Amino acid sequence: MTSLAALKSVAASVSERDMANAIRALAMDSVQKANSGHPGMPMGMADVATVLFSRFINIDPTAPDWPDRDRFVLSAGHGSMLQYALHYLLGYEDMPIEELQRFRQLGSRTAGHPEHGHALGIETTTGPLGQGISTAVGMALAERMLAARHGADLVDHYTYAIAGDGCLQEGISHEAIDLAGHLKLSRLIVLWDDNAISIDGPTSLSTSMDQPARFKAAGWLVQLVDGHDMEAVAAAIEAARQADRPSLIACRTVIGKGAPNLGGSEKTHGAPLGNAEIAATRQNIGWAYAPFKVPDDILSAWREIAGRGQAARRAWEQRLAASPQRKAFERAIGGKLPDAVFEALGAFRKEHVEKATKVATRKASEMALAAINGATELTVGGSADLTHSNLTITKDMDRIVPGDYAGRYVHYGIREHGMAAAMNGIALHGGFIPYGGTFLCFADYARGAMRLSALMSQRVVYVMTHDSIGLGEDGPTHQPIEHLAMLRATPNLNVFRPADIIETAECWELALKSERRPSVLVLSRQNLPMLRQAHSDENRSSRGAYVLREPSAHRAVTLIATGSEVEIAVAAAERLEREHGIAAAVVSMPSWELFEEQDADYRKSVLGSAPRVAVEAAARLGWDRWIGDTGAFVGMTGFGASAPAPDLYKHFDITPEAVATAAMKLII
Ligand SMILES: Cc1ncc(C[n+]2csc(CCOP(=O)(O)OP(=O)(O)O)c2C)c(N)n1
Ligand SMILES: [Mg+2]
Repeated sequence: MTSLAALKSVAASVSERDMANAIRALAMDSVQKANSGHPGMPMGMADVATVLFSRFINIDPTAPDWPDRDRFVLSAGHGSMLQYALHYLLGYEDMPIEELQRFRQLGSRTAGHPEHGHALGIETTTGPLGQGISTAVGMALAERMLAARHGADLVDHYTYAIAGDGCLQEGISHEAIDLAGHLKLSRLIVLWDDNAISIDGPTSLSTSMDQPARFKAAGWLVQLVDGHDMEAVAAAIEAARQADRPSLIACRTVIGKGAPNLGGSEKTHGAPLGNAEIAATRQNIGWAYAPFKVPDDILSAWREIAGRGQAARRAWEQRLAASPQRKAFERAIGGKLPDAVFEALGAFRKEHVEKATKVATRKASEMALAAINGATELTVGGSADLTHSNLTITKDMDRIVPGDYAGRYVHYGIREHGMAAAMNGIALHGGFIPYGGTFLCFADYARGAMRLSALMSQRVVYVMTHDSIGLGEDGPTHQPIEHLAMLRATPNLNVFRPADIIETAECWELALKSERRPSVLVLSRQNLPMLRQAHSDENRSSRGAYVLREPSAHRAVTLIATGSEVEIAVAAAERLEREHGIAAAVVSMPSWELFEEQDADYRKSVLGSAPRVAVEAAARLGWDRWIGDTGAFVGMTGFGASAPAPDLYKHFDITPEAVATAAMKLII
């Protein structure tokens, strides 16, 4: 063990046990004061976390975003007090003791679960179990990809995640560990809080899973240790760091360790221990200090750890300064797209207005991506096993394969949720802009992680094709109905449903420029005509909606549509004018969110004061906002069916005739 002893940087007078007890005390005191929270997990994992931080992790609280830092993910996010205690002890400037005293209160940095962006050093938002470990997979992948591009001198770090029984029970963990094992993400180390307790009681109530066997089957190195034996934990982490594949360290722990009466019980999972048990715990662990008081020698032992990270950071900065890779590395980490991308998209739009290119918007997306990927290396594509349906791969995109991360296309496998979480991890890690495809209907499967993309303001682009009954024969299992409403209801998410090749390129541009917001590109399987009259330098989709077709006379009706139904609205408008002399304007509305952000005058000029008919081959929910009390909606009222797309549009009465009839009913 001499090498491990050499790694120790703590003052000899303070034991790691004392350092761990500081976490225990802070966790139980904060939860008690808040009268809410989860003391059991931080107390149970205090020893593991202490070893991890005191001997291994390289982070610098004075430079929390230093690119080559190790990443720490608290996947068992309910144990947030573990993270906050660590941050206080390590000396993050935004985590003074007062923040721990305001645990879970409005406006504090110590939110119920760790939230990225809420306090320094929180690498990802956790709490929805399973997300952290799956996001960590993306981080570990991004690390390898960045290292392949810029070398080990600049990129050489680990991703450590603490996961509980809950994280491992969640289905997403299966997707994530399979992907990580397959890709041999050797810099990923998961520490499992193997306490065999969850909320309802012992995990034996609901699982007989042999977790070590499961991880082994997915290609992981698995080690089993007593999570309170610090030397054993350290040896396991050291071995994991040397492994050629991802590692699971099953740390057998006692939940609420230290609490003499409640330790080992689910009662410590999510409730304060109570004053009597806290006093007994202080006695039991020999912690004679007042609530929220950490003695100076123990605090300085913790602060020394930060010193080690700071030294590592400084050495890295010198390597960066001297590196021929410096500019390229800084460009990647900065995430700023070159102007060439937007120039290429501008030229693309001009070309295809002139050619009046008629393609499915999924195809248009592929064509736009060819222009984008040709002009930047930042984008990393992928699909959940639907590459040739989503059309997400472009020429010269090499694949990422196990052990070789120089490529820029990820075969995520049939793992929509895992893909979305991994993309969050890639975006959070920095250096890349991830996009990934699946069918829109399976947004449901990816939903948990998509919600976190939005909550964390990450630039993740979801390419979701086969966006309506227009996909045809695959039938109602594959035909999204309620999905647009669900996505549009999600705060801070761009939902783009472009109508043609031009809007598709515009929406791609908007998605890439949305540095603080994820986007969903909702794309058709079927071909759609180019609808623009003329090229404009202006990105017309940027205002969310615009008048695509002005009527020849004063507007009698406004037809509003998105995506594949804009073509139908245009045909309806022509019919209304030709056959009935009714002047109909057509509004294309590729993005509700961006339209909502426009000023009232612009919105009024687009929507007009005439009666409105909306047409979208999806659920009505939400459309009343745009059509008002007196408007009409042409769309779906139930699930779709299996048939060729043109038959389905007729069957469900989403046709120019139906739209024209609805309009006439409003007018007459
Ligand atoms: C997706 C999801 N489902 C349910 C919950 C509610 N929940 C929070 S913690 C927990 C039990 C977790 O058990 P474990 O990971 O073993 O934590 P421990 O009790 O050991 O601290 C549950 C069900 C959640 N946070 N996320
Ligand atoms: Mg547990």
